Amino acid sequence: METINFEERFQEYVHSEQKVEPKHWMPEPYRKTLIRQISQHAHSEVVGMLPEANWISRAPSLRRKVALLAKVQDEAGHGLYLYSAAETLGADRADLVGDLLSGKAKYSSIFNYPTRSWADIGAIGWLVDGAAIANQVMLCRTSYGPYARAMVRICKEESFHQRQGYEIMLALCKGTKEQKEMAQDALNRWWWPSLMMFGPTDKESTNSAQSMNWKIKRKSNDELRQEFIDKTVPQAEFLGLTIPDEQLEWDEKTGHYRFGPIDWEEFYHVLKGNGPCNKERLEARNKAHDDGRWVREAANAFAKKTQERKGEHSAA
Ligand code: FAQ
Repeated sequence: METINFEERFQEYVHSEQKVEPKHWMPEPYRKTLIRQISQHAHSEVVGMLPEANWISRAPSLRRKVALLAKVQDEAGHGLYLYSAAETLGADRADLVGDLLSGKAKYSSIFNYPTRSWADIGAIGWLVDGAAIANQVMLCRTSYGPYARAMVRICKEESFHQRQGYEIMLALCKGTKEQKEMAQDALNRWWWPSLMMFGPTDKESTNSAQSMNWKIKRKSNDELRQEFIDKTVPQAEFLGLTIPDEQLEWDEKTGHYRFGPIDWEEFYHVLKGNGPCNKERLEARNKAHDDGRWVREAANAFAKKTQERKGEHSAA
């Protein structure tokens, strides 16, 4: 009798570019990898609201306030789609959120940096959303169906976010000398942390090889980082700003920019919880969770009551 090798079948299936759906058989490590990546991604969206929310009440005009408010709400929505995608893999949302609140789960290093001026809101939209799009466009083709479909919508919204950020930078760069200096200062502070968003180098990336083989990731961390740099340098030139990297140089032969060394010590320092705002971010999330307890309790009580009423009706 022929024995079926499920792992081999699965591998052939993803390599034939078909999507894996929640009820399909999948190797346990594939499921675990996805829960890890999708939940970290969801946490990043949720924590990612904090640095920008800090500027909603101080936005310089009503138009800027409305756009920023909409952007921050979008990030909350992204977090919710992503937690739902993780639930399709059998994860419990309360456990995932619990791991974020206790500090056990990771979220993107970038959100542990402070937003010191209005120009930081421009820099986040331009660079952080720009880096997020570079990474997430490839995820629209990831092998797990619910994650890929969530990413299509998320990328459309991120693209609006990137433009609103760039437009803020453009206005500042066309403004007074002080405004342009603010924009340059924001670029100086956000450039290197944005490059770190793509994760460690391919050599140091522990998950990449397996994730690429399962077609969860379609491009490596270094490939995506390079794409981002190649796309962003001309945008900085258009703004009249200088990328804070003395070794940045166009390489005619490769058709890519060469860039200076990334401070990986800083990256791992932030990952270990010691970045400038790690403590503050977790405190803010825990406070929001505690403050929202009554809403969860009320929603549960309402759901229970509705269920009981339905039971009474069907018994009558
Ligand atoms: N920060 O082996 P790899 C956004 C961890 S969303 C913290 O390369 P992998 C929208 C990694 O988890 C931004 N941790 O790992 C927005 C792993 O740890 P583990 C988030 C990082 O998974 C904009 C270890 O290092 N985007 O910005 C980071 O194959 C504006 C080894 O790394 C996503 O999550 C980091 N930067 O590749 C919101 C996209 N990099 O779990 C508000 C989906 C790596 O083994 C405002 N995620 N680590 O202990 C991915 O594409 C991948 O997970 C990578 C990492 C590329 C982030």
